[in-house]
Amino acid sequence: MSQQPLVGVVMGSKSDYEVLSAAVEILQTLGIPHEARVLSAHRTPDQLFEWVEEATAEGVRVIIAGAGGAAHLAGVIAAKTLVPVLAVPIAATPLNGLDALLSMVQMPKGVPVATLAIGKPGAANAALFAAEILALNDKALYERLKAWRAARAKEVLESKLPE
Ligand code: RP5
Repeated sequence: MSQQPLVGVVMGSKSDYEVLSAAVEILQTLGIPHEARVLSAHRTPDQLFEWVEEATAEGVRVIIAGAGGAAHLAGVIAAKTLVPVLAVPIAATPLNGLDALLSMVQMPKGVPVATLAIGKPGAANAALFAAEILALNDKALYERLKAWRAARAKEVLESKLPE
């Protein structure tokens, strides 16, 4: 998107994009300017910190962070900013995302991250949660979000089961 990003989507590895794309799709659907980056807390810590500082200074208001394994990406980002950080645990090891979930959800008191479900449902919900935060001060986005929710309800009500 060419507009100034309001949401930053960060992932620890390119391999995480398969999951985080579910967040990007929702942000696109709702017309929320965003930026997606691959930055790792343990492989590129300096560049991660630089990005957090620049992105938040330039207007990013919510950060979605997805990572697998000993997932510290969200917590490390939260340590560097007061912008809300939404964490998406990714199944990247034989522990199927439980490792990342526990790592993200068990942030010590004082530096919060809001942790969503493991995998694509969590990624999609992170984008919706980001939209809800931004919609508090954006009436047009609030209306788009309301219409999106209503469309999902309509889908359910119009479901046809096999005879
Ligand atoms: C984590 O390790 C990443 O977030 C990813 O989920 C996992 C595996 O990364 P790659 O080895 O595929 O780059 O840091």
